[in-house]
Amino acid sequence: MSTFDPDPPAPAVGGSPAAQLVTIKRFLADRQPESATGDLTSMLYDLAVAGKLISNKTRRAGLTDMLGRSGVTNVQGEEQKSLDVYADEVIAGLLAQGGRVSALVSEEQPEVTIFEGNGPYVVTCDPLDGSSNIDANVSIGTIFGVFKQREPGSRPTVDDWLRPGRDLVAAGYLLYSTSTMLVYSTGDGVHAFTLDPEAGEFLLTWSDLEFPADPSYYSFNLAASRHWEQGVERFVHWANRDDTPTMSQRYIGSAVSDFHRNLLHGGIFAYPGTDDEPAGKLRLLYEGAPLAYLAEQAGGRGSDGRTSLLELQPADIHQRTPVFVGALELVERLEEFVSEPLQDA
Ligand code: P6P
Repeated sequence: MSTFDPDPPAPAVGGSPAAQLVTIKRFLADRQPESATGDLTSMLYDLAVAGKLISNKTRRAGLTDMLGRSGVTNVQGEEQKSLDVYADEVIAGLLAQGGRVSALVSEEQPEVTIFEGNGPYVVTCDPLDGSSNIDANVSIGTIFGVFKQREPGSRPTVDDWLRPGRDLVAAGYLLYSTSTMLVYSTGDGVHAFTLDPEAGEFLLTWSDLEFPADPSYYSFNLAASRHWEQGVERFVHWANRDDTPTMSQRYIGSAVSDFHRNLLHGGIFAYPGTDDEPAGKLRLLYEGAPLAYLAEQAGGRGSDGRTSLLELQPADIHQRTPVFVGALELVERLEEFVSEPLQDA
């Protein structure tokens, strides 16, 4: 069965090589509103630097692992760190030094980290999502969300981070793959940058990305389908019907990679709840909500199957949620199937 797999969008910048050199620093500065203090821009740039450092480490993970397997300690006398821990430390360290962030919610930390200096922003992040794929050299990512403190300059409270995604002022991800990309939005569209490893710069690749009209993929782990609620299974059956637009089933097992491919080519990524884990596996604050924010900025939607992920009020920083995120018409179609009355098996 041939599947429609459109070329990715044309690069945002064309023409002469000089026109290609739009660094993220220049793009952030050009796009920030006149009234901006520059704090958000500066903090996003800190996350870009973290991405460069994590990219460098992930690119060498296999080599380091080999050293680790021989029991050799590296030249600095350091014990081989797991990449999850490394990514978490790099992000926390850069945000702490940057002075724009007052609190950090990280998948790798049981509690919120409060920074001195009371910067005006709160960050939620999954420092390295999909790290179980590293030994198979499968792409992985960092996901982040950004809230503005309710009372900037004051000591942050739980009300500054335990809040719905609708309050996000920015979100994005880094994708460590054949190339390293940074994709973010501050509410004025979704923009993608590619790291030039020689220059050490993130250069603009696409600005104002939107889900294509004709979706090409649905990303569901079909091996778990017998544990899903009926509506989700009905969606997958619909996706396979002859009278449904042709789509391929692609599931990488790395949410950032699945989301990114579906953003460029059109599609939906899902991690449904199951009968023994109704809330599913992914976390709301630092996976579901940031991806849903980006999806909405790109003309799509993120849902738990019934409600926008951006409307959900988390009760706990590590709260899980079912996630269906991607092209609007696919997510809405999924919600329709989920809302239908149960049918006898
Ligand atoms: P499963 C990676 O561990 C992750 O959190 C997501 O990136 C990915 O989509 C999902 O889990 C894969 O989980 O159960 O299909 O292996």
